[in-house]
Amino acid sequence: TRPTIAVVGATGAVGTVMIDILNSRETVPWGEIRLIASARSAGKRMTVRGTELTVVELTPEAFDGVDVACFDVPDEVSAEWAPVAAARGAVVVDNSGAFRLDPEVPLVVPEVNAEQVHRRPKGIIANPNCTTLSMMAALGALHHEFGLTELVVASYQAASGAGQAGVDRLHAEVAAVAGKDVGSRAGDVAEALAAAGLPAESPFPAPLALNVVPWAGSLKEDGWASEELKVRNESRKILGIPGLKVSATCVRVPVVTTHSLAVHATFGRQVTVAAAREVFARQESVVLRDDPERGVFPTPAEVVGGDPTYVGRIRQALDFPNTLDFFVCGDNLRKGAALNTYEIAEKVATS
Ligand code: 11C
Repeated sequence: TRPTIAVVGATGAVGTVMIDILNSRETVPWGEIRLIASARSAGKRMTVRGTELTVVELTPEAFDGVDVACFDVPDEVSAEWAPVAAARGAVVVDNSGAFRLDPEVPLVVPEVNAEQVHRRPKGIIANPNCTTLSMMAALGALHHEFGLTELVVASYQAASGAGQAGVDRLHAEVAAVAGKDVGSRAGDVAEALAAAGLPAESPFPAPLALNVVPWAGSLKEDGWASEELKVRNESRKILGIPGLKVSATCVRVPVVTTHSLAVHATFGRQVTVAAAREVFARQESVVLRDDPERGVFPTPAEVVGGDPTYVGRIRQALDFPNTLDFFVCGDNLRKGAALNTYEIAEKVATS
């Protein structure tokens, strides 16, 4: 019999993309597809691969007979329920931050460390943070060839990384400033938002419309944002380089979906732009958009909704040996979240 997959958090922002992915695959290895969500969403009907399914409530019994359970829920929900699902016999693929740094939980990007799906003593496999993931297919391929030693990145993160509330806020802010002569003096944008009746409370600590906000996540020690530490810790674990030197600055930009990163990566072996291009050309999930003479480079608006990681602006750093600078874009809800989770689930089911 074919395995059963459950999507936990099926009605949320990432869960909905997971269902899109299930619907758009030509073939899937699954027999039953089960949709699970909180009591609030239970009973809702959703069509998956031509069949109307009823969302069932998150209870221990909901996992009976489930082979692979993909969790697209907040950290605290995963922390409580992933072990329950695992105890009932399901392999959990968890998209939250609850287990990513647990040494007994592999943190998997199939292009980089697919073999680790089998090393899962807790029955849980973690899916990385969307900012880390958006560059990992590209970076992993380069690391494999040239041996990464240092990584400096700045992110340009989309509002949907902060969930539906982030998207709603950005849309409301854009509507509030549209067609008005704002943004040319201090306080201008904030005044326009207040004048339009937007609440001061926002998922972002400053106006996002006509602005950039150098902050993502919560405050950690010494002024670091949680998102910046996730990039550091998760990159080290995925690439298997515990001492990798990493420095990240995470910035929110007024883009709805698709995270971008400016990457400055130093390698142990000699690297050239031509050699990097060859490596990227061999990596199926990386698409090169790199012809600046013709204005060709990746932008979030161009690549949103797609599965690959898009790479461009590849340059040899002028003053740093064995170092490349490049720009990557990846849909934070697809490869950054639902797609990578789904790819892990398929790997578990088919290997
Ligand atoms: C953001 N990357 O863009 C975050 C959201 O660890 O899964 C995802 C947080 C996480 O705000």
